[in-house]
Amino acid sequence: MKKLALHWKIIIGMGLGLIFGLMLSYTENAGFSTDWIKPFGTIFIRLLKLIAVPLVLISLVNGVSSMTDLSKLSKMGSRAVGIYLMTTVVAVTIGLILVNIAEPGAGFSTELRETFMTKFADTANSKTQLAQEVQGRSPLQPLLDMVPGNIFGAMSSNKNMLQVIFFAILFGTALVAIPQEQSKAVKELFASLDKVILKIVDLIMKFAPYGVFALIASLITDFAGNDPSKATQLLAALGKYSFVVLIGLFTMILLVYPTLLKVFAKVNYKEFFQGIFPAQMMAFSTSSSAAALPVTMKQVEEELGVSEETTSFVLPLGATVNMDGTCLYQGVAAVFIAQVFGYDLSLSEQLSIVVTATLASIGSAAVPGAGIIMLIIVLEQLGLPSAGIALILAPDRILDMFRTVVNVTGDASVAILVDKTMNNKTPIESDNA
Ligand code: DAS
Repeated sequence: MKKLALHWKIIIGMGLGLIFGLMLSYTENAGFSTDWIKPFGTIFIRLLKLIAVPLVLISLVNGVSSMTDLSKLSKMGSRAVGIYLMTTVVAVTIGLILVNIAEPGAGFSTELRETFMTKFADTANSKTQLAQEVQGRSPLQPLLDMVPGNIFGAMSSNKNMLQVIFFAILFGTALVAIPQEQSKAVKELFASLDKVILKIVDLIMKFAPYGVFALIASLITDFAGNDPSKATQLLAALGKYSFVVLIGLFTMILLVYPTLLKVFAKVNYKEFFQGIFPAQMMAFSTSSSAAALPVTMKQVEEELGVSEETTSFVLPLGATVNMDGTCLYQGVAAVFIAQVFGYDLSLSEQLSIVVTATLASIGSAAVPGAGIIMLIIVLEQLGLPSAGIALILAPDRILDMFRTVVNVTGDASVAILVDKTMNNKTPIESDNA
């Protein structure tokens, strides 16, 4: 029988995970999933995170040291950040337009609002405390956070990806600066380490269908417990809000990115989607851009033909600071909460959301649930009750999966656009170029 392509195996794993999770929930065996299924999902995420930091370090040193002209690096960085900001502003604007047209928060009864506020009060408070920690920091904190005091400390957590990027650029720059005969051996070492690390990603991906099965099954049982009907009632009340977020996210994936890729890089959309699909599935099942990063880098480089000097810099940076899906979601959620509380936001207040949500999405970590913590900053800036996030906690885990797919798709699109403008080549030519 013809070998099934990996992405089909992943889709089958997801489908079976969904069915198995629902079955366990309806037969009141959610505990079995927690004890015997969820650990395999956790192992899979750990394997992906295990390889993320060494992959970024090795491929970025490799990428930088292969650059003969280092000014190219700063040009690449400024171009990438420029396109990131542009796509992020487009994303939040789409979110604001949709939520003002659909008005999912209008007609939300006070009684239903109080039900959510009471049921999710504790979780809302704990996330508000996390947001206060972030707010208490100085405006230059992100710059400070980029510089590691200890490289091993920096490499100890995926949250320090910017510090790993900083060190890798420093190391690669020094490698270019020393005489060729002294750097030759190190460059060759990093070149072969790069091959090893990509092979490790390949091996980890063989476990993907099983890991994804466990992640989806345990997500269902964690969310629905032994009483799925209660969970579906909560979701139904927030159906219109979730629908608005999803429409916005799919607009980014099916309209915005394909248009940018077609117009500015003449990239064939079908080939793009086939190439990026495994990374999107990783983003969906892990809800973490950081966990999906190794697969994103492998797919963009090997399947979409983007040069390593671009993927090794633009993708880790993007996974950390470019979150179009999160920003769109923050725009919708902020206005939805205002609508539920009967606040009528003026146009200037809504335009201020574009700025605060863009900054909040840059500040969001590439881990599950980061977006809702930064949403609190957007709410407080608008004078809205941060406890209002209690209204949107129920579907957040599921919406996080979709917004992470948009975040990763946006990163891949920017990598292609940057590669095209930097090397003036189209990674994958469209048929009718
Ligand atoms: N889960 C985050 C990510 O990894 C996005 C979010 O929380 O909004 O991209």
